[in-house]
Amino acid sequence: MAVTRTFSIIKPDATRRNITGAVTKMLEEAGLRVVASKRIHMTRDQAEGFYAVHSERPFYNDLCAFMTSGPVVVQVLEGDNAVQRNRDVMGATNPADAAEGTIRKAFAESIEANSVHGSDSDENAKIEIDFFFSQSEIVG
Ligand code: IDP
Ligand code: MG
Repeated sequence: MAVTRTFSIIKPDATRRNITGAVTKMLEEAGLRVVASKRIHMTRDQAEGFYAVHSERPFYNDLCAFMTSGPVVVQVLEGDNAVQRNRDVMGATNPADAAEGTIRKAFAESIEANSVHGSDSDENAKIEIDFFFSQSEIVG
């Protein structure tokens, strides 16, 4: 299987509880390698741009407010079939539906404050990586 990259965010509910290491450990144990990482406080413009695909959804405003409510850790992850591998370890969007052994089952507080973001396709992974990282910040 091909080694690919995906984009991850450890969300404000996780930075607030000081569990960025615990989340990253689960990513690493799932076979993903952190090849770029930085802690940032997203601006409203960044959050709105990043989640523009959801702009018509009823939760969009609340989501942008949540994502700017505290620091996040943005990461580039590398591994075999990275997008799907990351989605598998993240678990379902709603923690009530998330399988045992997933990050959201272990840590998510709610369907909104669900601890992690992960790209949903190779195409979006590239767009999302480029949104937050320059090539020189990614060291594989
Ligand atoms: P995903 O993060 O599992 O890919 P998406 O449908 O892409 O889920 O939604 C993006 C983010 O928007 C979710 O991770 C969650 O934080 C938030 N979200 C999704 N659905 C709802 C909802 O019904 N209510 C509140 N927030 C939601
Ligand atoms: Mg999504």
